[in-house]
Amino acid sequence: MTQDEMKQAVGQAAVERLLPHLDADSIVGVGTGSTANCFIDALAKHKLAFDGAVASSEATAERLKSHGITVYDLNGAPQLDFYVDGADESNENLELIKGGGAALTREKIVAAVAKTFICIADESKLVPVLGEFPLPVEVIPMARSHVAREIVRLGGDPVYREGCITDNGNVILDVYNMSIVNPKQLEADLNAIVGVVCNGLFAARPADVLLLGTPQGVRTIE
Ligand code: ABF
Repeated sequence: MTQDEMKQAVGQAAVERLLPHLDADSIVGVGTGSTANCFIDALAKHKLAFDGAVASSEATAERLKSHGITVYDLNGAPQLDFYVDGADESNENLELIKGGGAALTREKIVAAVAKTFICIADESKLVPVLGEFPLPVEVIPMARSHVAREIVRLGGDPVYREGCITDNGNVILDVYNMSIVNPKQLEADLNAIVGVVCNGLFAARPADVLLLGTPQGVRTIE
């Protein structure tokens, strides 16, 4: 199985997991990235089984609309039973690094609202310790240098992501060389830096289920 086939398999598995719970009033939270796109394409085949979706990025909103799926503002969605999204890394506790696609803030907001967060990923994303993938931090532009200095004090090497403006009009610092043995603590420490909007650690609110694509099939961790 290629990596793309594993992404398609977990996208399809997520749809199958959702379907028995969907009805005409259901609104589904939908993430961003190539694995989430596989989910969107599989979900679109069942678009009459639910009401619509909340998107974690402008790109995802466009893809949903292109399939004829209604996209709601999160503030107008009374209840969100499921959020389905990819990740850049997951550990066995389903604590995640996300934000490689720069959509981390909206992803974290939708994940916070959803009752169940289903993460979908190919097996390359499962790691023993988070941090090999550089940790994205969304920052208010005028605070960029201040936040970078504070991150150095925490032991990381921040690198400004050139040419990247988030959907919220902010910039991204990618933090290298951190072996993240206590994700919850680091998530809180980064959030405490003035000028940080959000960081890509999903540890205070980890995923509830990880559907992992492997050459042998989809493995479920929950
Ligand atoms: C989003 O997309 C992210 O938070 C993560 O950065 C990325 C994963 O992308 P892909 O599925 O393309 O590997 O879910």
